[in-house]
Amino acid sequence: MRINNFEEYQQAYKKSVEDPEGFWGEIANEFVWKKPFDKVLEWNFEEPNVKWFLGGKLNITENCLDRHVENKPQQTAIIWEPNDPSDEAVSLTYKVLHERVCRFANVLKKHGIKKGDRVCIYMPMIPELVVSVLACARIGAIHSVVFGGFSAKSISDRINDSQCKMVITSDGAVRGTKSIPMKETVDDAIVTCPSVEKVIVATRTRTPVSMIKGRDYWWEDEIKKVSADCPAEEMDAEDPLFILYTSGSTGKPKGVVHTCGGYMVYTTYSFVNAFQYNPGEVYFCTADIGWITGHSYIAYGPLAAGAINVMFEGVPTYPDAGRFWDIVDKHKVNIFYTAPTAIRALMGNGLEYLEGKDLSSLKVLGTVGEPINEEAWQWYHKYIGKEKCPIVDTWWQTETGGFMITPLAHITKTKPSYATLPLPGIQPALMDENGNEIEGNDVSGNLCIKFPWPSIIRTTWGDHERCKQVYFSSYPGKYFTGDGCLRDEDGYYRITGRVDDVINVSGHRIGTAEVEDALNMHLGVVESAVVGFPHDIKGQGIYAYMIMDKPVEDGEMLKKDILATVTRIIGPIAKPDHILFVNGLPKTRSGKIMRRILRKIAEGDVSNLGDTSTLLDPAVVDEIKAKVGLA
Ligand code: 7RM
Repeated sequence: MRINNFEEYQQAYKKSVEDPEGFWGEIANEFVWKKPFDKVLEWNFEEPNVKWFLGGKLNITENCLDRHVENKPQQTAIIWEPNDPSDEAVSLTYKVLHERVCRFANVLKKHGIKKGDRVCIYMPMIPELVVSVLACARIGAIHSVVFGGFSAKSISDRINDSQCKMVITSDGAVRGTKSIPMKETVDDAIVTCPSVEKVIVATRTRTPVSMIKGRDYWWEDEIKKVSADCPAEEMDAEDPLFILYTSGSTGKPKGVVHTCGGYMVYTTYSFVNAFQYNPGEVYFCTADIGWITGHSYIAYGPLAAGAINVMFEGVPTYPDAGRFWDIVDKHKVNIFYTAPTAIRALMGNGLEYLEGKDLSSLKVLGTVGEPINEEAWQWYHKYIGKEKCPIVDTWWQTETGGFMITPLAHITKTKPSYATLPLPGIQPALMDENGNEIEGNDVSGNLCIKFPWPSIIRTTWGDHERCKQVYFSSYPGKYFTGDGCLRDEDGYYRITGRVDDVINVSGHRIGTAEVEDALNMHLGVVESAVVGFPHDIKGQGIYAYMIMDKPVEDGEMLKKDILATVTRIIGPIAKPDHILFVNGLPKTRSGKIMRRILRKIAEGDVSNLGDTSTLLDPAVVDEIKAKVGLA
């Protein structure tokens, strides 16, 4: 599975296109299967219907745990670095992690969880989170991890969409100087969730929480009552492994479904190759397991590859902006993977936070989540990588399950702001506005993928039609990513950002429609329109234009109230950076909001608003321009 030089990359790529089944079949055979697969691939992008490794039976946790326990039981699987640097880091060997997973899997079983049941996990970055995820996988329960920053309402929407029977949470969480309630938020959420029968609560903060008899159980008590022996459930390659909700341009977040076999093969393959992971190296991904990056490149990929995985509970700026570098120094991290927003934030704090930090263990740097600007790339390369570590700019999505376009560390020549070349098995296509593929180099268009790869989204939970609509109908026969992209004269790819109504705030996807729905729930709001605008640290910020039912008197107070509503409905990550009260919104004669114009105004650039001939009432634009002083 390991590619060792550029020539091997080219050969692998060629084979993956000419003989995809042979290519992936060989790689898949390097894993532990309970029963070998009979057929590698069956697919069409019309329904869509994609199946990998048909007839194969496996359990992903045997690949992430048992096989390493056999070969190297004493190797560290996870180094947990707590929020407070004066608390001790915790190391879990593969043997210990295996035992904890099996024990907790038995707790799940004891509380009635069976194969195929959905379990919601709402937890901070503590070892119990990884244990919960793997324990679900051990018994074939489908986990739905909800990021700890989401509100009670967001949790209950997700729980209800997939009818979770259980929630796993913690009493509280600590992030930086903040103490955050978790169980309390779950309590608020499940008032409206009749499917939830049990709640398991891990202890982290030992803050008081309400425990309901017959429903709520302490993790630490329950694990004492069960054995540490839990045989792995036999799963079909195409049985769902997890659901992860992600925002799109319309409606509520959708539950992206990934399945056991293909996801395992692809996350492992991509992890080993993009980062050129060697046994014994220490890998540190700063993402939260609440996002796909944490699923694929903390929980599953690295563990399946037998890696040493640093898991960090805290934030990059606590106790100061040197925390990541302290962790790199302390645990002698070899591969460091973070988001451009974090790099920009730390860059802004100055170089003094690098003083005295030994970063010489670093060999590879990674980035993900949003386009990385040239300035951040150069800073990362020079000051963190000391000009000797390649920057692996990994472009991928919740729906793709794993890296799609990325350099291979030390193999692919990198280029600032470019994700460079597709991994073997990935066939990108750039599309023009007429739906035709654009051939050749030095071109740009909308990014599609022409052929399935093992960890492609299988469906959106409970609504296959939506999966088809969103991803497979814009360009018939192709998977549409929602991203714009250019291919330069060398055939290198550069992702330019979303072309739909999704805003990327600090690498987090937020749908404009979702934020608008939350804003519209606030008392007195008639209508709102949300757009993204360039933000120095976050990449994009959220700009909201709002029409109120009466003239606004105390604008500042009202804005605070509105932000409180957004926090309540979605979570703090969706709070607009700017709110502008307006009397009208620019609409076409058919009633569509012309977001393009609102984006320009939010950007502070009205020199060229483009074609405004379809505007119903041009005076509306003049009013907004005057309000922001751009007239
Ligand atoms: C992994 C993840 C996906 C969206 C995607 C892009 C953007 C992600 C990069 C990137 C430029 C990158 N999943 N994106 N990685 N843009 N360069 N290396 O982020 O589902 O949360 O977001 O993020 O727009 O469509 S995600």
